[in-house]
Parts: sequence; C-alpha cells; structure tokens
Amino acid sequence: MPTNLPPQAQALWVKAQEAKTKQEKLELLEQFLSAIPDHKGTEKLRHQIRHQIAVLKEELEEERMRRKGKGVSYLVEKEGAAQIALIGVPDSGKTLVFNTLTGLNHPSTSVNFETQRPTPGMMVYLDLMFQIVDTPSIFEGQNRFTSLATTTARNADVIALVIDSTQAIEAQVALLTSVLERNHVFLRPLKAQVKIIKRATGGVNVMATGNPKCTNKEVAELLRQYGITNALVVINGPADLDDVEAAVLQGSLVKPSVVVLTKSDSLSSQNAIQKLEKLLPYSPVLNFSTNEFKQKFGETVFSLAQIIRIYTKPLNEKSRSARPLILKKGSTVMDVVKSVHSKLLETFEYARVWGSSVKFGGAKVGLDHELADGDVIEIHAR
Ligand SMILES: Nc1nc2c(ncn2[C@@H]2O[C@H](COP(=O)(O)OP(=O)(O)OP(=O)(O)O)[C@@H](O)[C@H]2O)c(=O)[nH]1
Ligand SMILES: [Mg+2]
Repeated sequence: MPTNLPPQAQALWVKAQEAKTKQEKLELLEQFLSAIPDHKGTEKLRHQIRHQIAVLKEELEEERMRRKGKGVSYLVEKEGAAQIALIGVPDSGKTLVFNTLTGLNHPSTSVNFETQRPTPGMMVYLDLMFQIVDTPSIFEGQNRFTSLATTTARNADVIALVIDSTQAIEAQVALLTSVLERNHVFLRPLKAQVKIIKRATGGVNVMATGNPKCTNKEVAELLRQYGITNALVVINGPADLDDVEAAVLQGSLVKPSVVVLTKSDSLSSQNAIQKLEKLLPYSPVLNFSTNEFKQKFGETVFSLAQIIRIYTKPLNEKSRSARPLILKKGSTVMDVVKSVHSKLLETFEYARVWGSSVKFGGAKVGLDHELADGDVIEIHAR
C-alpha cells in the first residue's frame, strides 16, 4: 500500500521540488517531514527525507564556509571518460588503491580515518582517462564521513568497493550495501524498475513490461497527486504503486560496481573471492595484489561504464583525430554529428565509417547507423 500521504504533505513535497534555492528547499522539506503521518508505512520515507535534510544542511554550511574563503567543495566535478568512486570501511586500503591507479602519493598508513574528503585523481587507460575518487571511510550510523562517501558514490558512473580480506567480509559487504541502499543506490538490478521521464506536454503515458501490479490509471492518478501531469513512466517487472511512489520521491539509481580485494597477498584469496562473487553477483572481483591489477581494473571499468571511443577524420585527411570522443554504447552517427556541432545536423549528407560496425572500411552510412568502439568516422555535409 502506498504511504497515503495527506494532500497537504503532497503539496509541500511538490513545492520543495520547485524550490529555487537550497535554503528554501531545506525549509520546505522540514515542513514536509513534519506533515508526514507517523506510522510504520512512512518509516522509510521519513528516514530518507531526514537524510536529504542532513545533506542539504551540510551543503549549505559548506557554501557558507566557501564564501568566507574557508574550505573547498566536496562534490567532485566529473572529468575524463568516467568517474569511479572508491568506497570502503576504515583502513581497507582505498588510498593505497587510489595511489596505485593514479600514480599519486597520498597518505596511506594504518592511521584510521586518514582520508577526510573526496579526492580526485586521473588514471590513464588506453588512450583515455578515468577519474578516480578516493573517499573517507564508511562506518556505522549517521556521520559526516559516510555521507561524503555515499554522496560521491551516488554521483559516480562506477562504484569500486574496496574490501579488506583481513576484516570480516560479509560484514563489510552488508555495511556498504545497506548504506548505499539507504541512499537509494543499488548494485543489483531491481526486481521492478520504474523510470519517470518528465515532459512538457502529452499527459501521463505508461509503458509497462513484465506484469506490473498496478494499472495505468492508478499510476497517472498517483503522479497527479504529486503534481506531475506530463511524463513518460517506464515500468519493468512486477512493480506496484509503492514502487512507483518510491521512484517519484527518491529517484533510485542502479550503479555498476566492481570489487577490489586488498591485503590478500596469499593463496587464501581464492576463498575470499568466491565468497564475494556469491555476495555480490553483479560485481566482478579483482585482486589488488596481482601484477595485472591496474590493467584489469581499466578493462573492467571500461566495460562497466558502457562507453565507446569514436575517432573523427576530417575530410581529405589521411589520419584520424588522436583523441577519441567518448560516447555511450549504442550511440549513432547522429550523436557524433550533434557532439561535433549542433548546426551540422542541418547540412549532414552521409558519413563514411571504418571499424567493426561496418562490413568494409569506408562504408557509407546514415544518421541512424550504430557505432562501435574504435570506429573512425568522416562526416560529409553540404
Ligand atoms: N600488505 C598490504 N597492505 C595494505 C594493502 N592495502 C592497504 N594496505 C595497508 O593498509 C593500511 C591502510 O591503507 P589506506 O590506504 O590508508 O586505507 P584507507 O581505506 O584509505 O583508510 P582511511 O583513509 O584511513 O579510512 C596502510 O598501512 C596500507 O599500506 C594490501 O593490499 N596489502
Ligand atoms: Mg584513505
């Protein structure tokens, strides 16, 4: 059963989403929180809103400090082909892994809580760069370090769980996944996925596959209660109205992840790896203590980030660009044309492509041709 919020609470939530400033949003969320009825069905929602309030307060405090010229921003702006957050419990070896990948030399000793804020560095892989973000340790209870780490993870393209083989493995996995899930980040496909894409017009349309447990009419009605009158709702799997409401209120994310097993120089690592593969069936496990670690990490992250490299070749030139464009897997010629110049779409005639997406080098293709990693493209326009 959905949380059945009173109309007054729903109205406050809608207003909070439309707030122009963080301060305004904070005040509205506080009002929303006190308008949520206090019963078992709303427990998760109240917890989540309390967390949102805590994060907003933290961000406002940080902005105040920054204005005074103190402190720096904690949100690491994305650079490179993908951003990877390293998270783990105290002393699990995050900073040592970070140093190995980036070639930097940040303090990594047995002192607990050494890393105090998210810190970025770049890693070279093939002809592209990944941004690696080291984070403060995650530990039990609401605390500033854990919230800095989870905020970083929520923003990243790929999450790397750094697991210490000398500490209890189940407990580390349980803590990290529960903290992430509390922040609506999931490392596994959800049994039912609901995606809400807001639009300017067209009413509420529902596209459902896999026997949803609610009708289109109920979904449209629920969204209307939250002030959403135009949206495409994509439902996969046996979602009920609760799942739809969670998607409206929380924006759940499913993130690709990889496990890095540290401090496992010995042969006993096989045992730990098997355990981890069982606990986290969607995360490949890499052993930090092997010589191929860095190469393997690059390969794994490249594949998890679902990206492709496309090289452009100017007309009448023999060689392609040295640096690739980074695009999402499944991108087409149209995506390249748009990323080169927005006006180019109007004069586009055809493209020639060399690489694995075509049968022969220099094949002529149109805008909807799907490209593959490593393709070279030459654009012909009028
Ligand atoms: N032998 C060995 N030691 C490791 C390994 N990984 C980490 N260590 C050691 O474990 C200690 C802690 O490593 P850090 O990299 O500081 O761990 P952290 O997770 O960044 O810890 P905090 O930032 O303090 O939360 C250091 O003394 C490292 O040298 C490993 O794979 N093998
Ligand atoms: Mg550290």
